[in-house]
Amino acid sequence: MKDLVFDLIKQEKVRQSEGLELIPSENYVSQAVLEAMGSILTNKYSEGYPSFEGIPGWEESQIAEEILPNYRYYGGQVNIDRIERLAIARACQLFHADHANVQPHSGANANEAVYFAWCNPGDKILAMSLPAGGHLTHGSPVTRSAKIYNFISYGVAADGDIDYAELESKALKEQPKIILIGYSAFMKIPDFDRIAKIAEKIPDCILMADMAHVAGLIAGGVHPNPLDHGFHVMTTTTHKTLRGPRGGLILSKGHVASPLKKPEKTIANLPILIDRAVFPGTQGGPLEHIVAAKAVAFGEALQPDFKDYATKIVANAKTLATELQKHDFILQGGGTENHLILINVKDSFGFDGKLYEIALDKVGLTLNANSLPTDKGGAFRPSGVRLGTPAITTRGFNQNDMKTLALWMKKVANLCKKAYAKSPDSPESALDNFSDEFEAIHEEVRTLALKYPVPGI
Ligand code: DSN
Repeated sequence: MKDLVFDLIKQEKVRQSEGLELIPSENYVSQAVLEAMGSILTNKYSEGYPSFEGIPGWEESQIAEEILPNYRYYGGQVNIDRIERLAIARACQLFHADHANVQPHSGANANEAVYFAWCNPGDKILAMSLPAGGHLTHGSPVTRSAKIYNFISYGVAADGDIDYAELESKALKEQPKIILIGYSAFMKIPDFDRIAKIAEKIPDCILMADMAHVAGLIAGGVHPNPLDHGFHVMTTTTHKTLRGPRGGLILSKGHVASPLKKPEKTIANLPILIDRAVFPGTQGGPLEHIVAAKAVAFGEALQPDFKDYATKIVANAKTLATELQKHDFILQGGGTENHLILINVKDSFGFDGKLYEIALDKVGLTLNANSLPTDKGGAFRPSGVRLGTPAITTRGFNQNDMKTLALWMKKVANLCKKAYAKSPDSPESALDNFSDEFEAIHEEVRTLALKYPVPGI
């Protein structure tokens, strides 16, 4: 008997094909990545790590052929070791790292492991605040790490860029153990050199970049790589612009050696400290089907056409931003330098971001309501929406299509305005008065979307 789940997966395939994914942290993976994720590697336990001993330069062919000693706690690792070594070697090549830990189950786990590797309870970590565009795992009081470590936050200036003066003065005053640059709603390119200079003045402070959103842009060479600019550690998810399976990754500079030896806390030892912090520090068995899919995705990102993809993501985002501005949308930071756009819906049209998110869903355009740095609306009724171009660029959408997209978004904004004027207390239900208008736009979205198939469907 077929499980009901498969019917629901079928329905999700229709939703993904007929609609457009504009959430900037989402993407469509390749058939090859899907196949690795759905493989029999899920059957295997493999706590511990493969060894790199005896592999000069970590050449791929040698990694794939040789059976080496390992640091595993279960037998039967002959293939798993070679797959994980490939994932590690490709990640290091892609991001110019000395070491990669490919086992974190998510970006949150990756961040937690780095804090655990370098800090003691109560140590200070300086990171961007959540309202300014930072991430939940960078010290939001509701998280476990915020109860263990002492997070201090910096924000953004009026122009939407990092408030470097605030960052510097807080860093010098608080002497944090980690300065963390990372975000999930920030449209500028950080000045990594400037931040590295600040950190030089603070003893035992490491520089950590959470590049989950822009990792694919870094891999594609259209965004600076913090590891090339004095940063010691970079964490990322593997499923956003990087277009791999859902998961996490930690990259670092430093000396690579057996994770079995208990290392001293030095910057050179970061790779070993991180390995021990992931396993056994914060995780058990790695998901080797996901590790395999990461290896496949890193292999894809190493191909020359990935540079083209990354270039197009940014070009599409910039064009979309310009087109939206032509239609009276006010954008946080005045536009974008990456893949991400944050619209100030409240100031643009008078209603909030949640109403706009709900209305756009009705026409098959998926994005998320998002707080603005100065927001008073709270997490459930924020004033903005966040969107981005990684997924639609994967499908092949071009700069011309961005004009069409901006026009649909303006039409939906106009309908929201009418619904809000009709019923300011419950504008969501007033949207139902315009079902025909929504369906007409939805039909246009569906027609264009179906011209650009979703990989793997
Ligand atoms: N949830 C991710 C995002 O959408 O940015 C971050 O973890």
